[in-house]
Amino acid sequence: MPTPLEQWVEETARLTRPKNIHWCDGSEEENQRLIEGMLDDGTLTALNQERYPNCYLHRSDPKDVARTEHLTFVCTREKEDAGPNNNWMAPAQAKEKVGGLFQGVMKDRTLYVVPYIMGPVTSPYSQVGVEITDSPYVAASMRIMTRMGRAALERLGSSENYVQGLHSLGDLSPDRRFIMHYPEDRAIWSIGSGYGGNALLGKKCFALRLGSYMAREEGWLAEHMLIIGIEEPSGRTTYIAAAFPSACGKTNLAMLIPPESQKGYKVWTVGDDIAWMHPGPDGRLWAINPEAGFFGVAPGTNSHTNPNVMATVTKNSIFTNVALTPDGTPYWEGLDGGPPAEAIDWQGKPWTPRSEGKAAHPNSRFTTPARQCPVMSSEWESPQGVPISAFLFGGRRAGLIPLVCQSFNWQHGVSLGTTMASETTAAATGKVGKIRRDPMAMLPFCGYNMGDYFGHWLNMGKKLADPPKIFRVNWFRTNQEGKFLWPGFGENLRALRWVIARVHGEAEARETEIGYLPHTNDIDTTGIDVSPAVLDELLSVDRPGWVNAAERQREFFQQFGDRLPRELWQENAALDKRLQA
Ligand code: OXD
Ligand code: MN
Repeated sequence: MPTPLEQWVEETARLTRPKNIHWCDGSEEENQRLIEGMLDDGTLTALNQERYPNCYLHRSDPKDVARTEHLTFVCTREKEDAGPNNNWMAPAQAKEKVGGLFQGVMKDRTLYVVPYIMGPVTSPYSQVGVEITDSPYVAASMRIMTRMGRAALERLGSSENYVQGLHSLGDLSPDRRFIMHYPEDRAIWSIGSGYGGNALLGKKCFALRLGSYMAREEGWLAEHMLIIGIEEPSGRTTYIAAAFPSACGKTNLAMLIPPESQKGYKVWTVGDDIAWMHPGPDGRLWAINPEAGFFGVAPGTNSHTNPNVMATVTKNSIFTNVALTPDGTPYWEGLDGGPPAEAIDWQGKPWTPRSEGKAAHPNSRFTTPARQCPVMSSEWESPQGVPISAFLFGGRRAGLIPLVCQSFNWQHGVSLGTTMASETTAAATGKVGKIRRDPMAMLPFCGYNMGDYFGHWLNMGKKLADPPKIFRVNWFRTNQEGKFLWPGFGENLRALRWVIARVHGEAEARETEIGYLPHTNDIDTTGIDVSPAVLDELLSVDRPGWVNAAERQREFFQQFGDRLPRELWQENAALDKRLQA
């Protein structure tokens, strides 16, 4: 009797007509064979194997370099269930339209069956997915980003309890590109793109879009959050989960190195992009990182902004759309040492510092194993996860949002998350630098109606005896000349120290219209170039700005109609009232 998985593989092969079928076991030999095949056909270029052992460069199609949100759909039976935050197509229509594109698409290609686990192998919170793909780049990348191969098949056994992901490169044309989610069937269909966020189906598609849907049904949270443990000189470690939109520095914050002046502090990485969090028997929220690797943004990464990730990517990593130096090493804008005299750019063309375009694509990436990171927490694969004491909601905002601010309570904290906005980045196609609303940094990733999602957040707070405290942060405030007011990076620990002290009831705060703010002397500025006046500005409440923001919140909330929880209208009215007082 074939297992449900074997049956699905057979069915898919009948639809897509591959030349071969290969079941991935995740072994080193298999990986080397995949890589050799890709070196032979030009999908990969070997980097300098002495300096970057087992590292490779992949150049994607130039029109396939970021997530394509306008081609991403949530296909629930009822349109309302996908909500105004998602593109929607009826499941039957989606299956007909996209099913047509899958017909015979793997002719002359190998069909890879990629079984994987999201989460530590033995965690009760982990889940199995299987991706069928015709891209060996996807198979090799899934081996870095997830627990891929035999362990997943063993965990699945003959069960049908897995997320089905069908992926094909198709012809890579954006005209025939679709990323379809069927949350009611726990299935994903993606065609026409090899880009990580569209093609490595365990990440955004499963761990966030389907994950968020499952989390609501089952009473947990799947969030676009990094997870860190901050160890103080006393030895106490406090775990924090933080939501920032794509390309706003989550990977850097996840691996923060305390500056010289912050002696005795250590930051331990649990995850850099996604958190799955379940209520524990102690009434706290426990988080696992469902991923096994980092899919980080290369430009701007260097030994000042993130020395730990620089150490991580020196072996067993795949770089995508970075430039190549004559020494066979990767280069991107902002890398230590400045630009090389000459290089090959991300599209494979000769480049010099005088060339017009960038050497690396602004959304060029690395895929690298988490276990290689020098500051991985000893708890990062703990089956029960780590207990979260604080949530941070952040974003890239030149004005308005203070350096750090604590919510009055859970409900107010949820409202701070729902009213997040940030400047757009190169992680998705479209204009860069435009302010857009991005509640909980989940706008592109919430697999159902966000009105219901906000309601789920409010409910979770009611269920937890000891919920995380909620904070809003902003490292990106600028002055009139556009210069950053706060040094950022490692120095962000100074703001996090206040967060930790608040969590443990060890710091004062002043109550303002927008929440609890630190007194200026609660933030240690010794040794950094932040004057008392600048710190004042970073911790001030821009009243007219907030009156306007409250108005913008109402416009935003309106679109969710009666799916928007009334508690959020109450919070909006209360903010208005405090500002008018
Ligand atoms: C990512 C993203 O790749 O958020 O993590 O786009
Ligand atoms: Mn992300």
